[in-house]
Amino acid sequence: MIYGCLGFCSPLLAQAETVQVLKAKQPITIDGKANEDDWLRSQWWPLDKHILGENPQADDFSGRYKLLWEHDYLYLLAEITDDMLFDQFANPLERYWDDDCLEVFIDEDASGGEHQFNFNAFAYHIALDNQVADIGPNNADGSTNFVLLNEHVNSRWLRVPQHPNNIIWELAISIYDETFTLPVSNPDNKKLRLNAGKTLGFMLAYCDNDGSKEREHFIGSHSIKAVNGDKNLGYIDASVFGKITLVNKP
Ligand SMILES: [Ca+2]
Ligand SMILES: [Ca+2]
Ligand SMILES: [Ca+2]
Ligand SMILES: [Ca+2]
Repeated sequence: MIYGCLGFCSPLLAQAETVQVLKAKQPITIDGKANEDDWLRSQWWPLDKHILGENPQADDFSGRYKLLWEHDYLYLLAEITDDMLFDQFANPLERYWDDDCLEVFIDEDASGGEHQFNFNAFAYHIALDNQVADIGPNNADGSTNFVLLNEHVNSRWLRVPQHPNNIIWELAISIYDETFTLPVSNPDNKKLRLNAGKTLGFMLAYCDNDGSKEREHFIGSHSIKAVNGDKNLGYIDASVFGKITLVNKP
C-alpha cells in the first residue's frame, strides 16, 4: 500500500491511495453487529477528513470504517459516534443531506469524472431509516430528479449497548455500473458480480446534524483539495474519490 503521509503520520491515520479489500470467508449478516470473524480481522480506516462546517469534537462526531467483499456485495461497517441522531425531514427525498446520513460514493470502474446528474458514479445517501437517495438525470422539465435507490444498499444500524452514542452501521452494497438507468426496477439493470483484482472508486462520508436547519458537519474518508474554497465535491466529481482493489487474500 502507498500512504500519502511520507512517514509523518501513522499508517492507521493515513489514507492509502489504493486500499486492498479482503474477501469475506463467511456470509456477512446485515444486523448492525460486527461479530463476524471477517470483520474482526479487517482493518479500520479513518473517517476524519473535513469537508464542510466546523471540525467537530470527538463526542459530537467521530467515525471509522472497514470494508469486505464477496461476489454479490461490497460490505461496509461504519462505527459512528454522534451525540444526537436527527431526522428532521420525514420525506426521504427532501434535503436528505441535511439529516444525519452516511454517504457512500461508488464509481464502479474508477473512471472518475462528473456524475452529479448521471450514473457514472453513485452518491448513496443512507438515511437513519435506511432509505437510500441519490440524484438521477434531470426531469423532463429540467428540475433535479432526486431518486430512491433502496435496492442498491441493504443496511442496518444499532446503538452499542454500553456506549449508546456509538452506532455500528453495517451495509451490503450491490455494485451497478454506468449503464444503470431509471426506473430502478428496469429489468436491464444488472448488478455486477465482483471478482478479485477489480478496482473501484470509493469514498465514505457522514453528514452530521444535531438539530440545526442545515447539517453542521460533513466529514469524509479522503482528503479533498478545495476548488475555490469548496471541498464538497464528491457528489459532483468522482475524481475526488479514493480507490479500492478487491483481493482474495485472507
Ligand atoms: Ca453482522
Ligand atoms: Ca453530532
Ligand atoms: Ca430524512
Ligand atoms: Ca447528529
